[in-house]
Amino acid sequence: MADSILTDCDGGLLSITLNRPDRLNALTTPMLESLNEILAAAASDDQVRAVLLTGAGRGFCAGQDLNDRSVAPGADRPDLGESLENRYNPVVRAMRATPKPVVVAVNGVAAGAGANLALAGDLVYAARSARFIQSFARIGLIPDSGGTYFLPRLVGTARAFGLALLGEPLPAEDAARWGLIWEAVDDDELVTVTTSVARGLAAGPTSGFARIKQAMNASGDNDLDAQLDLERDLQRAGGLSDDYAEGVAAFLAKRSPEYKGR
Ligand code: T3D
Repeated sequence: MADSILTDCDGGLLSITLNRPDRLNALTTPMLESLNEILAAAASDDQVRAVLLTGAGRGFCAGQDLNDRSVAPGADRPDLGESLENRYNPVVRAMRATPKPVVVAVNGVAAGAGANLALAGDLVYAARSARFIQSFARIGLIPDSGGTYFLPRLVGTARAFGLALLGEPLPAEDAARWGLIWEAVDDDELVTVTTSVARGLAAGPTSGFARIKQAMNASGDNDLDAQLDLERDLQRAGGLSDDYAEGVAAFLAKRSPEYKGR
């Protein structure tokens, strides 16, 4: 199963590729366990300064592998709560909490949990031919992997309901227009664009990016006063960082900054 997730770390950029193209990268228990291990290791590895997540083949990810959810009549039914608690939710939490920017390159269809794992990224690009499908309702489930959290916040309640109840494909360009993702790009540009962006982030002020994530993550639950207090505290830390000193020095010297990530 090791091959069902590919990783490559180069120049501070950890690339993760979901790799079951014949199943549109539908997720199995070993894949999710492996993804959790990779994300946990990346979070504490100073050599990793940005993460790029994509899929192999024509799909990004078709969500849970439904072959593993087939039950004979009368047999015990699967405990999906256990699956979310131990495998899906930790992936979403890890993507949101990791102190490194996570770029997602949605190379093709993203359905079910596959769609919502994509939305857990910080900067989501999609190939113009890709589509996002909240396919859960079609099989009697709710949008999981953060779907009921991210969707209303990203596109508003009306559109979130439409996506969740109807389960219809949302083309990448509409996803970008709605604010579900950052940008739709031509299919043959996706790898070049996302690799370039992710490499740029990997060379950036990593601890500053971590503070941006922390502030953005907190804003959904904070009132203005709490958020202003948090900004004060995070900016205080930023002002003490080596990268801030380097950024200011580089600006004044009219040269490119050389960030160390701390
Ligand atoms: O632990 C838990 O169970 C809880 C968590 C639940 C979270 C979830 O993700 S539940 C939702 C699971 N996902 C889906 O319901 C999506 C199912 N897939 C589809 O609806 C369609 O495949 C797509 C719309 C994504 C793509 O359609 P299309 O026509 O482009 O491709 P296809 O022909 O349907 O799929 C290609 C192959 O991949 C096909 O196999 P075959 O016929 O060539 O042998 C298909 O069966 C397989 N495949 C696609 N999705 C899955 C899958 N196999 C297993 N599980 C899948 N989810």
